[in-house]
Amino acid sequence: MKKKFNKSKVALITGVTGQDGSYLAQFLLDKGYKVHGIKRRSSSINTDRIDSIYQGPERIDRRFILHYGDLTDSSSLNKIIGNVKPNEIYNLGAQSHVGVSFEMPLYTSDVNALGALRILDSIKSLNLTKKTKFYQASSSELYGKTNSLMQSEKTPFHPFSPYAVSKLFAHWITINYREAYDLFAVNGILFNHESPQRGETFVTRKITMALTKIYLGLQNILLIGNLDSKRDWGHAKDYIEMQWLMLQQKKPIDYVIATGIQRSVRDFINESANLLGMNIKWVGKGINEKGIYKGKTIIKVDKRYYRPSDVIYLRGNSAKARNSLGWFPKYNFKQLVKEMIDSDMKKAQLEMTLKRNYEKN
Ligand code: NAP
Ligand code: F7E
Repeated sequence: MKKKFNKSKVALITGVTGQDGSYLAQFLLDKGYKVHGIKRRSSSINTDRIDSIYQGPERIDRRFILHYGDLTDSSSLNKIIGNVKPNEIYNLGAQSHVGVSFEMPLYTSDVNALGALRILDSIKSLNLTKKTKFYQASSSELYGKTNSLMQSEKTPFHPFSPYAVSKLFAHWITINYREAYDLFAVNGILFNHESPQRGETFVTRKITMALTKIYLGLQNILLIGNLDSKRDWGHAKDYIEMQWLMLQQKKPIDYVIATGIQRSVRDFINESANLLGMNIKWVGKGINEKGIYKGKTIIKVDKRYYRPSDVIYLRGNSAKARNSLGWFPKYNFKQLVKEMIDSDMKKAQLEMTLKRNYEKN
């Protein structure tokens, strides 16, 4: 049955091909929005996460429309925003990898910091400040080298990477446009959130992909960085709902979104391994630490994955969002890890079948 199409709501998502963008696009379509997404040009296909939407009825109904654009390119942004005149813009596009930001600090700043400003300024120049609401994907990385045991909206920021510094600019320029031009613009300070759609080089996905492949004999070893780093990991599906909710409020207010529960990278590996029935024995310390399974080293610390300055402790206090917006995460840590392991196991099994068929022929 066709869903009712709410003609009055038009959303524009930057980063629509990413983890959050793909979930948010489906979420908004389910709410009856018309959704425009910005994708950047790449030589290989980068739309895997949204192909199922793009090939579905939403595209035929013209409810899901993609535009080529780039956060480094004001002209593309002005043209798209001017044509679409959205009610809501979700700025999720970013060079979002903290480790990579040390290798590409200028590019990261251009996309993340100036990209947010380019959109805000486009809204202002096009006289859309009364029509268009703006959501900025702010980050717990702003707390960085924190002394606080639980970080809330009141905790001072100490960004600890070029990524975090670029996001700090985006955070404050969003507040500045809100205060200077009365724009409905908010920051969602989101703690780490993961899913089967998580990028493959973030630590959680790297772990679930590697362990499922090791289990099936498709990979021998997982090389990893700082095992003691601690994060507050939630599920992306719970978090994208909040991005939308923040734009439905009477007043533009910034919120922290987090589970309040903290685990280490080692905990994430142990939970994943337990689900696979693999009992890992840890030996050694620091750079010499190893994970042994059935007498074989299957996990090894590799200092190539260490960062020049690493955020080692994050745990969010989202009491304000819980009290004002009535938000509680639906997924817990175990459910999150299980969903990721199950999904990567299916992919690994498919890879194994293809490999066997290839070897037979
Ligand atoms: P992601 O999977 O890495 O997606 C990033 C998106 O940005 C992709 O669609 C990517 O396009 C696009 N992009 C990159 N450079 C671009 C450019 N120059 N112009 C236009 N688009 C560009 O990130 P995510 O996990 O969904 O996170 C969404 C946002 O929330 C990001 O801004 C991230 O920094 C922020 N954030 C994430 C978390 C988290 O735990 N996931 C927590 C706090 C904040 P391609 O597909 O072509 O690469
Ligand atoms: O690292 C450590 C690493 O890359 C988590 C982004 O979405 O969340 C994400 O940033 C921790 C770090 O995520 C490896 O040193 C160990 O301490 O998965 P990550 P992140 O840096 O927390 C925030 C909230 C964002 O805003 C970002 O956009 O794990 N770690 N070994 C490793 N990390 C990676 N990537 N790879 C390793 O092998």
